[in-house]
Amino acid sequence: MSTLAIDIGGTKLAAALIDVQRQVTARRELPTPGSRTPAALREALGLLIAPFAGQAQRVAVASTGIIRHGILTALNPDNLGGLAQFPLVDTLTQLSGLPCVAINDAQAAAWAEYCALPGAIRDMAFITVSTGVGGGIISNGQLLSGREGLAGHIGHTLADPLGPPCGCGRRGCVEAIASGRALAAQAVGDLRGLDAKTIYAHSLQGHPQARRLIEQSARAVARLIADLKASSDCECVVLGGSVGLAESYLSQVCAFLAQEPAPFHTPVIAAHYQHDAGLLGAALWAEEYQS
Ligand code: ADP
Ligand code: BMX
Ligand code: ZN
Repeated sequence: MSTLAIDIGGTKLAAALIDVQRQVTARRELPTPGSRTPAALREALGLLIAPFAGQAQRVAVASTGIIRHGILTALNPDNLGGLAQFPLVDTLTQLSGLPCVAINDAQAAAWAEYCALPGAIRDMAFITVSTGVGGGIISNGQLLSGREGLAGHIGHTLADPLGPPCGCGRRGCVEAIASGRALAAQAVGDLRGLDAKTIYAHSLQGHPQARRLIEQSARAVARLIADLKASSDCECVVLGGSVGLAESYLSQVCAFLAQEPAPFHTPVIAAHYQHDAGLLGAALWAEEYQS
C-alpha cells in the first residue's frame, strides 16, 4: 500500500509517496501560500497533490499547528500568516477521495526519528528549528500528543521573560528568539527584511550581527534541551528543520549545551531523515493508526 504523505509547514508544503519499504518517492514542494486564507491553503493543497491522483491508497498529513479531531488550530497564527483554523482532514479527504489522518508536524517527525533509533532507547525528544520551533516527545516508547494535542509544543516554553512577544500570546518563548521567523524579525540594519536562510548564509561568512542572531538561537535551543533533559530524562535529542539542519548549527547547540552542568547533558544528533522526517512520520503514524 502506498501512502500519500503531506507536510504542511509555515514556509513550505511538501508531498511524496511512501511505499511499504518506507522509501520516499516523487517528492515535491510548493511554498505555503502568501495570503493564508483557508481558500488559499485549500487551493495550494489541491495543486500539491494533483500529480499523485490514483497512486496512493491513503493520505497521511503532518502539519504545523495543534491537530485535534482532524482540525488544525494555530498556537502561533503568525506562522501561518494569521490563519487560525483549518479543516485539514475534511479538506484532504475531499481533494483526494482517500481516507486521511493528520498529526502535528513535529510529533510526526519525532515518531519517524524514534523509529530510526536503536531499539534500546525509550525516551527521546525531537526539536525542529524551522519557521517556528516545534517538538515531539517520546516517553517510554510512546508518542505524547496530549488530550488537547498540545504535548511537545516546547517552542512555547520560556527562554527569556524580557524577550520579544510571541504570536502565541506569551512573551520570550524559545520560538520568539530561535525560529526562522524570529531570526528575520530581530534583524536590523543591513539585515532588515532578509529571510532566515539569507541571514544564515551571512553568518557563515562572518557577518557579526548575523552570527550573534544565530548564536542566540542556538543558545536558546541548548537551554531548551537542558530543560527537556531535566523534565523527561531523555536519552537523546534529535534536531531537524531547515535552521536546525543548517551547517554548523548542531555544533553550536552542542557547544552551548556543554556549558550547562553535566546532569543536563544529553547526546544531540541531526535528524536521520533530514527534511523528510515529517513526511515519513505521518506515513508511519498512519500505519499504526489504521492497522
Ligand atoms: P517549514 O517551517 O515550512 O517546515 P523549513 O523547515 O524549511 O520549513 O523552515 C523554514 C525556515 O528555515 C525559514 O525561516 C527559512 O528562511 C529557513 N531556512 C531555509 N533554508 C535554510 C538554510 N539552508 N539555512 C538556514 N535557514 C534556512
Ligand atoms: C509552532 C506551532 C507548532 C509547530 C511549530 C513548527 C503553529 C501554526 N505552529 O510552534 O504546532 O509544530 O511551530 O512548525 O502554531 P513549522 O512550520 O516550523 O514546521
Ligand atoms: Zn509562544
